[in-house]
Amino acid sequence: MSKRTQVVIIGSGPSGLLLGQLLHKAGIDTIILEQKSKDYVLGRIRAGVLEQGAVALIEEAGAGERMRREGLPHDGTEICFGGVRHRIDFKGLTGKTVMVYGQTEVTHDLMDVREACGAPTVYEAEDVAIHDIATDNPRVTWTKDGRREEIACDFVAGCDGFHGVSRRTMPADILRTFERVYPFGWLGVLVDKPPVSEELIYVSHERGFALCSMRSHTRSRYYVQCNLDEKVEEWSDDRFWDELKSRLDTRAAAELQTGASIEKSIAPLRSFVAEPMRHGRLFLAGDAAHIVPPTGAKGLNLAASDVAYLSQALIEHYRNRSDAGLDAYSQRALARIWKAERFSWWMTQLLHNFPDSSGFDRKIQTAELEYLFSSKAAQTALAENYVGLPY
Ligand code: FAS
Ligand code: PHB
Repeated sequence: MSKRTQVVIIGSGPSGLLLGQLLHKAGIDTIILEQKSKDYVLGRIRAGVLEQGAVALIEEAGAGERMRREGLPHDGTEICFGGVRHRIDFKGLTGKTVMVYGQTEVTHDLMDVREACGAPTVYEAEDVAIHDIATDNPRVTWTKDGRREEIACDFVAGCDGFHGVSRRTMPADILRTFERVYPFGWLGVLVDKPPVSEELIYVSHERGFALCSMRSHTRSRYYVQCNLDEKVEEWSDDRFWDELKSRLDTRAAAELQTGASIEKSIAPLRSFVAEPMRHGRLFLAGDAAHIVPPTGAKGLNLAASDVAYLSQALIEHYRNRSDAGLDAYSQRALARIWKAERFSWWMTQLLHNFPDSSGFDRKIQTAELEYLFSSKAAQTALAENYVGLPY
């Protein structure tokens, strides 16, 4: 194993893999250190909707061929309230669309192109630790098959998600965090049945939020809002389908094709931002720096814009010997992150049942939805955030 590289990337999720490919294409050497196995990473069911900016980056990384073939372009979405579905016309209102293509597939495609170009990834790298980030000679250590390894580098990209080691390496007196934890979770089910509708359906219902999504014309993804203390074992498939149907409009409930779940999990919802996203030679990207509730389908897409900014800055450092991009990275990324945090928080407030909400809160929620359905300006505001604000 080489004892030196230019950029060490921690984490083989979408952030790390996308950054690795964009740097590789610019001739910059990287190594990715991933704590889990490749199969474990590919086994996680996560995001489903890509903004055009993320699609363009995946194409630029040379991993867009299957996405172009199998991805589903969507011109709009529906919001169901009071048993009535209202369509938000992304294309008509913004001229833009989104691409429905699962994060698992994005990850798989990026892993394939990385392996094809021979760039190194160490899976099951244990005890990754980052050293000397405040100097010009950072290094990273880890354990693999019981052996301690070390590599020197110019920069470390912390792409290791919310529970990773990178954010924890930032000096506590420098790091500021902002957080809101929501009093409910999402119970998600993956099923090999055709989707109930051509487009996604976001549901606001007195029993709780629900979402009808998909991965292809034959594989669907459904969610229902659930209490934080619920266990996935308490939810049989039948109980899940009955609960979902009780929240859908009459037509969707009648047309829903149910079946045996091939994945079932509960995800907590939180809004979280860590500032700054850089200290010395360490740069945070993706979930390592921020989390959004999935209501606005922003998580994966924010990881993409972080990686766009960071890859441009690193390429500028090596190609033009300029650190202007690196010095501006945190502020530039945070400007877009906070707008997506706002939108994701707003969509979550709009569509979920909050256990402690007052009668006034529920009246405001109803007024917000009725205003949305009656105002082209309000629908345009939702649409321009959902398809993705400019990079
Ligand atoms: P990831 O968390 O994807 O990847 C980080 C990688 O780093 C992981 O492979 C991890 O194993 C590795 N790692 C962690 N610690 C390490 C260490 N110490 N050493 C080495 N490696 C380490 N977003 C949406 O847009 N829509 C959704 O529906 C949606 N659903 C989600 C459901 C769940 C349960 C979760 C947790 C997230 C969901 N997200 C969703 C957000 C999700 O898609 C993230 O935004 C996306 O995975 C971000 O990618 P990364 O930044 O690469 O982080
Ligand atoms: C998904 O398909 O998993 C999905 C889609 C849109 C969201 C959240 C999740 O807002």
